[in-house]
Amino acid sequence: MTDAAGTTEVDVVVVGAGMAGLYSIHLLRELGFTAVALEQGDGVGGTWFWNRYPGARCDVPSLEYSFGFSEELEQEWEWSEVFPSQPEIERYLNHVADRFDLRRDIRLETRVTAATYDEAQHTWTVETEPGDTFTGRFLIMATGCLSVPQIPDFPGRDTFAGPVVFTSMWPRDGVDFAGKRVGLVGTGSSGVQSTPELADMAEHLYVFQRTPTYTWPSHNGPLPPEVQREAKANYRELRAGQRTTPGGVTGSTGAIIMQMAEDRRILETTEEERLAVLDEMQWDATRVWADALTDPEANEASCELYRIMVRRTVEDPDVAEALSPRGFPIGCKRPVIDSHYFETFNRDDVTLIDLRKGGIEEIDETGIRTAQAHVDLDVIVLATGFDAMTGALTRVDLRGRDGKVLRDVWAHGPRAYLGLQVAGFPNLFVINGPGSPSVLANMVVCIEQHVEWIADCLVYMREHGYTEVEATVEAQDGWVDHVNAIADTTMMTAPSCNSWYLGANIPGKPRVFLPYVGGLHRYIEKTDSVVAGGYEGFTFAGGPSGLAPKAP
Ligand code: NA7
Repeated sequence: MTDAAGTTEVDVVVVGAGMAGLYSIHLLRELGFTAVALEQGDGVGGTWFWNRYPGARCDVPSLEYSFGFSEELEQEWEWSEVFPSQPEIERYLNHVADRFDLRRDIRLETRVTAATYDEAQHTWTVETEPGDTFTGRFLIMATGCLSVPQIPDFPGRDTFAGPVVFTSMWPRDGVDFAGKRVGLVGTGSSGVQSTPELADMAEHLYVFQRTPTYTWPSHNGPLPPEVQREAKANYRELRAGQRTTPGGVTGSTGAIIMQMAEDRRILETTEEERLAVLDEMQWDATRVWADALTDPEANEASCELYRIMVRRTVEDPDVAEALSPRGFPIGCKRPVIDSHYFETFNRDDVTLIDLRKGGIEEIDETGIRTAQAHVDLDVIVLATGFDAMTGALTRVDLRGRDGKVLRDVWAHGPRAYLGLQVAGFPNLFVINGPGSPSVLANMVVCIEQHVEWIADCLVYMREHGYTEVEATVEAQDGWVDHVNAIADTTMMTAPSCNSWYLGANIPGKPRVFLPYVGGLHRYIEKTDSVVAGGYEGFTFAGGPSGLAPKAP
């Protein structure tokens, strides 16, 4: 409902129309709430709308990286590959938007700039860039964990004569690389995935690498029809199974991302035995060791196996050495999956620029100048990452109780109860917020679990006439301590680890481990037990007006 002043009033304002936003408005609508999703892009799909660079692919098998809330949807959609590509996921999410008639509750090209909580009315007022205002009892930030690009401050970037494109904001109409000298900066997941594709398209590809990456062959391929049939016949079991695993993936659909034989310990093997495992399992042999998860010495032994594989794959010994990760453990950063990444460096038309021998000094009209040399280029591709997990929340001027701004409250690192709510910010929910499994698990399963938990909470409030819900400081402190304590037992917080999980890729960002590493299954046990205990750690209050009752 929009009033004469142009303010639209709904029960729930959802920010974002990626997977989380789409499912939120669908479920809330089903439950009789009014909701609107505000999306800054001019299409739906979130991550899969923006990251349309060549080679973009999900690292979770398609049959598992899909919604489980509709049996009809599960049965009618056909996936073509074991791991889904960006175009296929984007098509799927557009199909979801159409199939459930979601577009009528989505405002595209509407960037949320500010949101303010009204302590008297128990409502949020949301301001947007086109100037439209929305009010809602609840605000759901479905803004994604990797949605705010990290834009390095290279001097002279604007002087470059050719196009400068970001993998995270890839032009819809693509980029013409034919006959071009292309400079790719960044060798995280986006850089690694795009390297072989850019090499195929460009006249010459220069890969600017600051830190070598641990990446593993994806084993992607066409999805065998019998695997798809089998999954469709057993989808309920598969979905239930996902929620009992740490990563939200059963691995039952023909592709296992991570092999982990819990009884296999690298420090208990001889050199010959390790090499025999390497011969047999190739790259996968570098991450099957249970002791490598927690013991730095065991981890370093796995890293050495990894470097042997790099040397076996990359023909030029100097290039192999430059591509070999050293000095930080396997498992500290997000594992990358690739298709022929290392082999690409055997091509004559691909050059690795090792920035550890001299970093980027500036971009000028004709290319990139490093401390080593000037590289003449026609196109620059930046695959330089994201302000992960908190960036999309701190960029909005979110004002809670007493006018406090979330950005300031989180100045020393984010604090949230279960990653769902922040003390001092009543009626604000975050999907996949800091302190939830999120990026460490299958995002679709995490999203469905969060959306359903929030929707259940809203129904509970409606049934009890509550108009305000807020996490307590004590519960939040307890959860944050727990999240940190578990993270400290893993390689992910090793002093040598500088990952976006720790915010280490953003200059000045506090070094805090952002996701919950205890496993999705344990997290679900916790969130379920919070509800069973009468929403332990949350306080509820009544208000001047209740939510509209469910429509008959
Ligand atoms: P990542 O994984 O954060 O990778 C960013 C890459 O960009 C990484 O290699 C960085 O090197 C490099 N980078 C960043 N800033 C610079 C500067 N100033 N100079 C040179 N190189 C730089 O982002 P992705 O988009 O690849 O992947 C993000 C996630 O998306 C991924 O983990 C999956 O979950 C999906 P560094 O390592 O910091 O030395």
